[in-house]
Amino acid sequence: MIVRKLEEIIATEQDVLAPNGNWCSRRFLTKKDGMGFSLHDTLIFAGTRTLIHYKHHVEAVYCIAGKGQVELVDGGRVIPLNPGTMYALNEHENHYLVAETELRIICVFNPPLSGGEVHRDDGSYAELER
Ligand code: 9YT
Repeated sequence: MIVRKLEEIIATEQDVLAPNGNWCSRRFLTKKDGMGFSLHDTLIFAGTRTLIHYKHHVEAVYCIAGKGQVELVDGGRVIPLNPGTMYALNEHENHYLVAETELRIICVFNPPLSGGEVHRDDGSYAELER
């Protein structure tokens, strides 16, 4: 059994800050844990707009605090985000994540992240070797 606490992750290698300063991701479970997914407690900072396009992963996102929206690039659909809303990028949707106030979101990735990933210019994370 694996038991971890947020306070043990903050300010370690498992606490990843986006190079553009838009978010930080506290990575509770990563590939090395062997669960088949990774699990993150992520803060998206207020007033930010982030292009995200996970070409090599699917991601589920559960919002537990804050206010914002997801804007799909194709078709322009806008999904309001607030506590209690979950969205799943099951079709690798290209989108902007907009934080009106600071968003706290719980994120699950399949395949799991190795731990240090940050977005590339196209909004994706690199594909891991299996
Ligand atoms: C919703 C989303 O993908 N935000 C960017 C950070 C990502 N969730 C992560 O690596 O925790």
